[in-house]
Amino acid sequence: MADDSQIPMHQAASRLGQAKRVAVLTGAGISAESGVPTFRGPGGLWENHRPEELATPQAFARDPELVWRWYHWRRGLIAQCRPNPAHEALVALERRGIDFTLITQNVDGLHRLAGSERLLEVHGNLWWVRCSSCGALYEDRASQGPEPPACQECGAMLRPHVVWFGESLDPDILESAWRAATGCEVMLVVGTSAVVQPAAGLASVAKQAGGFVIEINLEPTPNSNEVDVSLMGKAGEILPELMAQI
Ligand code: BV8
Ligand code: ZN
Repeated sequence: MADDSQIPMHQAASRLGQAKRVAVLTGAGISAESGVPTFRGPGGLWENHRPEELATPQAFARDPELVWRWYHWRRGLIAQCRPNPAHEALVALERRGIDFTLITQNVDGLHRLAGSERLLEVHGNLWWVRCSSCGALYEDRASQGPEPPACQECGAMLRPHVVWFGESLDPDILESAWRAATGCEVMLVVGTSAVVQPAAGLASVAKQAGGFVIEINLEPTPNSNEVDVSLMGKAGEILPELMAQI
C-alpha cells in the first residue's frame, strides 16, 4: 500500500491517464529549474524593479531604453536556459494523441524549444518584437540592444511582443484558452502564483466547467482551495513522475 503521501499522486495519474481532453496552464515556476528567475520568488525578476515600472506601456512610453535594457537583460539570461524535465514531460503528454492544449503565461519560449506544438502563449514571447506604430511583427534573436531597434517597414521603435500590465490579451488566443479550459476533463496548473488575471482564472473556469484540476507548486496559491489535487514539489520531479505512472 502506497504511503499516504503517494495517494494524491496516484489519483492524479489515474485521472490524467484516462483523460481524452487535457489542458495545462503553466507559469514561471515551470522554468525555474531551467534557471529562469520567477517573478515573485526570491531573486525574482521584479526584485529590483516593480512590475509597474517596467512591464507597462506607460513605462515604455516614458523610458523605452530602460524597458528595453530590462528585456535585453532577460533575453540574455534566457538564451542560456534549456527546457527542463517538466517541459519535456508536457511534450510527452501532448504526444499521447489526446485533445491537448498548453496555455502558458511564460514569455521565455522554453515550451516551444522543448517541442510543444499545441501551445497558447497568452502573454506573448520575448523572442518576438513588434512595431509600436505599424504593428509589423518580427522574430528577433539578434538585437544586441539595449536601445530599441527600429522597424524595417516604417522606422518607428520596436517593442517586445509581450502583454504588459493594463494591456488586453489577444482576444483570439484568450478565446482558445477559455475553450480549452471549459472543454477539458483534466487541467494541470503548474508553477503559477495565480496572481495575474485573466490567465490565473482559467483554473477556476476549468473547475466550474467540471474539469478535474491538479495543481503542481512548491507552495499553496489562491487556486489551491479550489483544485481537486494539490501536488507539492518541483515541477521537474512531479511531472516526470506523473508521466511514469500513467
Ligand atoms: C488585462 C508579460 C484587461 C510581460 C506578464 C488590480 C490592480 C491593477 C491591475 C489589475 C488588478 N487586478 C487585475 C489586474 C489586471 C492585471 C493583473 O492581473 N495584475 C495583477 C498583478 C493583480 N492584469 C493585466 O493587466 C492583464 N491584462 O487584465 O487586460 C485590462 C485592460 C486594461 C486595463 C485593465 C485590465 C495583463 C497581464 C499580463 C502581464 N504580463 N508578463 C513580461 O513577462 O515581461 S505577467 C507575468 O506574471 C508573467 O507573464 C508571469 O507568467 C505572470 C504570472 O506570474 P507567474 O507565472 O505565476 O510567476 P510567479 O513568479 O508569480 O510565480 C511562480 C510560481 O511558481 C510560484 O507559485 C512558485 O511557488 C512556483 N514555483 C517556483 N519554482 C517552482 C515552482 N513550482 C513548481 N516547481 C518549481 N520548481
Ligand atoms: Zn513599423
